[in-house]
Amino acid sequence: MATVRLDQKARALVRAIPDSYHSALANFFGSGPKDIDLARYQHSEYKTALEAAGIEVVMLEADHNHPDCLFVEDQAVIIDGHVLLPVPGHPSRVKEQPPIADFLVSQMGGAQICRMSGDARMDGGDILRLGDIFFVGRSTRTNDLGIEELRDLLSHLGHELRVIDIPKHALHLTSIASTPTDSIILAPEGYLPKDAFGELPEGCEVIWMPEDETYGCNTIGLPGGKVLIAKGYPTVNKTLSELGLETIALDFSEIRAADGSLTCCSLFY
Ligand code: CIR
Repeated sequence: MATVRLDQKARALVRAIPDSYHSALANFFGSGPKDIDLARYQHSEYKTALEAAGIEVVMLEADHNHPDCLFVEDQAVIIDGHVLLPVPGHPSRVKEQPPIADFLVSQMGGAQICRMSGDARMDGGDILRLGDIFFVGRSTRTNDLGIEELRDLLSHLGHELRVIDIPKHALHLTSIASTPTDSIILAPEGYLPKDAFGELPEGCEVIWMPEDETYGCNTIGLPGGKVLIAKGYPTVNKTLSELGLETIALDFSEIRAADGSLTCCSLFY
């Protein structure tokens, strides 16, 4: 998940892969998962990698009626201990949310919980945080009404929001960009204009990756200079390593097959 700073990453929620995973939505990176056992193995390696980096991870049970339920990032937006429960942008994913919301309410005592309503739509995967600046993708999943609800929460918290139009050939903002540290945005050539993120604070930069490493631009920065990356993206690996980060590469092929990236599979709370 991409809405917390590095120092806010201590506990993460993940959700098990359902028996129905072969029916997950797949229109961008993938053409549909084929091997659920392999997907489960890759998902367990992901959980192990988070734990090895010192994160306390809780795994929610799968919901076999919802093939996309492992992609918990889309179901809640957690910012500085506040939770926005969006109305997910794809109708088939709306009912994944209640157990995730119940879990967060039970764990985050005193958190302010806001629920999106009406025609507002948003997937958490459209939100990216760089320090105290937030970016939101206007996409097939996230509409202007959803963006205004997010803006209300962020202005209450004193944070800035910048809107980025997501091209039709991408699912979410986090499908094509991530913040491996609190001062770097990684994004691929060929999707966004070079000024898409606007002027950044001193010391922050966008690092552009080759278009054929688009999937690799989704990373998870972790405390202690570690960063989870997808296996098979050499420029991403080299770039982050040269910045002094310790990259941990995970084979995510069967998650990618359902358009899922590393950040999609966890919520830091
Ligand atoms: C979907 O289309 O909703 C899922 N198959 C993939 C969701 C990926 N989530 C994300 O990028 N945050």
